[in-house]
Amino acid sequence: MSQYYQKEIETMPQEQIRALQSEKLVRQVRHVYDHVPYYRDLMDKKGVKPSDIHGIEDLSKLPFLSKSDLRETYPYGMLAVPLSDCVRIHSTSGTTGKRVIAYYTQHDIDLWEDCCARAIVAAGGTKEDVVQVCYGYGLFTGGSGLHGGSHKLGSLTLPMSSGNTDRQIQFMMDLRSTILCCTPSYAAYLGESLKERGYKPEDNALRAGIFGAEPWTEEMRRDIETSLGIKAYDIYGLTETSGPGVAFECEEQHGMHINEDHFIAEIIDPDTGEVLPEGEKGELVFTSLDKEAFPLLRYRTRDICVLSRKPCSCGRTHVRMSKPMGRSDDMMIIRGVNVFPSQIEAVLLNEGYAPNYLIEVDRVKNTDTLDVYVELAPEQFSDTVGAISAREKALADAIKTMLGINPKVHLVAPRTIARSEGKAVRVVDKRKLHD
Ligand code: DLL
Repeated sequence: MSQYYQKEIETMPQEQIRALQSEKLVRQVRHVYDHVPYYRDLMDKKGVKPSDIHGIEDLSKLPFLSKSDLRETYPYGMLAVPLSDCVRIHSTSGTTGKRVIAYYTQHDIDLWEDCCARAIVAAGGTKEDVVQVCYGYGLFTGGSGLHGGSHKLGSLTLPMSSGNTDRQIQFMMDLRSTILCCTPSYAAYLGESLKERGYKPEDNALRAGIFGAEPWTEEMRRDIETSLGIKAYDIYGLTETSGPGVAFECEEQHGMHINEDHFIAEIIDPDTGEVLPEGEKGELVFTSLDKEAFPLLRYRTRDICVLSRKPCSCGRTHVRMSKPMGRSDDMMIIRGVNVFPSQIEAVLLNEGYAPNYLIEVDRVKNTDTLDVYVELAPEQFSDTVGAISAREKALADAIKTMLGINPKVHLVAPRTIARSEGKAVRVVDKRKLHD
């Protein structure tokens, strides 16, 4: 039997959701137009007024926002309420440019935490659970978001933050944590660390994990589920739309339900901006319907995925998004071929390697090169040199079959590739350094 945190909303018939979204959209467009001069200018340039927006059928009349708009308006330009009404900020990591700062009123925090509570309940969580939150706390939204959701549910919340793996394991074992929240790469590392310390999967009390903030494959899911002895759930979100909990998996695990009472999701062609029909792959765009302080309309996430409105047997009616394959800007073009790191990850795990790898792309004499460094498990490391090069060749062939281009595979000693406590860095594109 499915459990819900806010059953009436989560199982609301789709027509009713549409009506609710329409009503909220009209109000939100007016709010933004009146309080965010930057977006008002964009609307004026497009010749659209709040009075032109009568419901979601008019959504495509509105201009898009992208990360560059948020950078341009840094730090206060997108704020739609007086600063004195805000109670918190969070911020992106700023690895690809200036940081984006997101602002929250108390109302915004409440709704965000509700979304995270929905995600925890969908993963089977109740107030009886011991929720170990090892997403980073601080400017990153992961820690605070899941922490807030767990509090709303009344679960015992362990605010561990990321890192200090010895302490994570000690608390996990001594306090009998039942739900683990962290990035999938850190979950894999915790699984590996438990094994190294002699624990078997059944020794811990964990039942479920809520993992997100970075792309991860089904192969990675199976690896984590086996090493920790849990069921692993996906959770999605981004700082610009409040943080984790925009979408989450239910027990069916056929995509993540998007909290449609708070967000309208669209899929567009990333090149033309054209809205694509349900089922087509494209860039995910969000309009936040309830956020007061930082209410982005038609925000382009750069995440590539597919939406599905097929009924879900969990009873939730909200649209589902597929796992994002990675951001459109994570996609590498290597010798003219589109390559996502997740494709390489899927091959490695299928071939029996652990998810410890690094992809290096370079350009030598005008030709792109693809080097994949993969760690051997300790028992594989004792193989002869001949056996290792045979393994390298087999893995290179498997990657070639998947991508259509030849990589150079380097099998390296156990523990030589850095582990991640937050979002893993899997790709080094040296071409960017030369260009
Ligand atoms: O990563 C928020 C979050 C925290 C989500 C904890 C889930 C759990 P940002 O740092 O702003 O926010 O990064 C957002 O991360 O646009 C996606 O590209 C990626 N991402 C987030 N969740 C997933 C996921 C947080 N489940 C960016 N699968 C997004 C794949 C994800 N990619």
